Amino acid sequence: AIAEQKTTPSADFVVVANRLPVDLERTSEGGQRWTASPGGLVSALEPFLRSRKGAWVGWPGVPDVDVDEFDDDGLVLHPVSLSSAEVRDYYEGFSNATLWPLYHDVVESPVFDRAWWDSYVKVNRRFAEASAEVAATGATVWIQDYQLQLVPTMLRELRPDLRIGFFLHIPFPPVELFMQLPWRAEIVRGLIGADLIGFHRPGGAQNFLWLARQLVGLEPTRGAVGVRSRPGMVQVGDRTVRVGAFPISIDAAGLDSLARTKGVIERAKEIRRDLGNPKTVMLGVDRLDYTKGIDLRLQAMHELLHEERLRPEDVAFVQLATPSRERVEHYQRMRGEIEQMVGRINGEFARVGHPVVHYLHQSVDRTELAAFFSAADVMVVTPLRDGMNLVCKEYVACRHDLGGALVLSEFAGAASELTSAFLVNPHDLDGVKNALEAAITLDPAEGRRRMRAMRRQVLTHDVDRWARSFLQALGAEPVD
Ligand code: GDG
Repeated sequence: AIAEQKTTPSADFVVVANRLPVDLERTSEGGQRWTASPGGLVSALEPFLRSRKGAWVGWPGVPDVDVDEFDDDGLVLHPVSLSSAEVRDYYEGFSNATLWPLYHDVVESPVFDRAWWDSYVKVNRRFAEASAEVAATGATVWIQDYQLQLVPTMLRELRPDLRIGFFLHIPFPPVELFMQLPWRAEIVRGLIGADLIGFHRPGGAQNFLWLARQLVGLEPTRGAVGVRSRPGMVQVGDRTVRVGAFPISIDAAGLDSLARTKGVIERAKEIRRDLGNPKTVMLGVDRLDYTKGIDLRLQAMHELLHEERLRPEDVAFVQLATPSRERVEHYQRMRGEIEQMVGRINGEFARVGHPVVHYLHQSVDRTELAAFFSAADVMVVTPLRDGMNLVCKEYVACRHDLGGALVLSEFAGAASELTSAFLVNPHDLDGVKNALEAAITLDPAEGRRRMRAMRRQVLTHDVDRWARSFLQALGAEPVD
């Protein structure tokens, strides 16, 4: 395959992800332009990418376009094209209607479709070939997430000289659930081509090691995997594959400074004013996804209002639900249900000009988001399962005033770091209601104590530390 390469492989550090860090957009005049889609991953890896000869391999976000590799301010962007059928089968199908629900504790039923699997294999091979094309001899390649689990082994076969890392951003499921997958052994074999396989939590690493033994007949180490240290190990021929836990985080210092700017502070006041200066502003910020438990927090609110434990005039609940995966059927159904619940709560408890739930199916910019975080007395994060959840860490990073309270699901990866939150089992509706009530009536001194503890954790364990600890374990970065 490398015989066909179009460009000279030249990058010393390559990130491979489903999406490029920029999106191609079609303009209304029929042209196209690139827009930045800066996420945590981009800002975390930027220093590494820019200080070396870095490249990013990914899909530009629009089907059926062929774009040449280009240079974006010293970073090589290498687009991988997908046809409309591949977007349907590999992306919306296998990635988002098979793997996503399967890896999130089957909270929706995963669909097992053989044509989707075939497309997943084919597209993974294309990503592997593209990566082989751009990586220089001996380069480090870091593959991201569940859409690309076959790339490590495919790439190793093409380029045994490379140092290959893989990180999974979503939970790695309990083995009993993973075993449902008709292509379970293929996935494990696909990942094992990496030198380091990273998960958010030690449990995910341990599940993977068990499967490597059961499904592929390998003999992994049996000791407990630690956070950032003591990875598990498994011998594959003459290679030692490491399997570890690396909890991801955010650009905490950046968000902390943003939240201290006059613009954000003023805007936060304005938001509270626009909401009618209620006693308590509550906030949810999520991609509109069935794993996030938006429905059950609305249900909890509804019951609290109904039981008169909460007075409608005292509270405004803002739910910011960013549009997501709108062509996948699970998502269409869930959106309808959530919007119906918002309508029901406001129908019963709003007064003219004063809705109780303010539902925004929109995305806002980072500054506006920081203002929402700063304005909220109670942040409600109740996923049924979440690999990490960055939103709760962002809320904490914005609260330099030590104000606010966090209600957080035990089933988010972040729960093991943010132990001073009001932790809830999202399946226990009474428990969620009690936690919301406790957060609403929190004594300010106690609230400051909790927030200070959470800020210490988030500000010291930021995304830069995450990237460095992963790359050090991969041997791609000197240990400090
Ligand atoms: C996956 C895993 C894991 C949301 N709405 C707006 C907006 N956002 C930003 C948030 C946050 C990000 O999107 C969402 O990250 P999460 O971690 O909460 O959730 P997923 O998208 O499901 O991410 C997750 C993560 O990968 C990283 O490994 O933590 O568990 O599921 O940064 O702030 N940002 C802006 N406007 C919005 O309207 N600007």
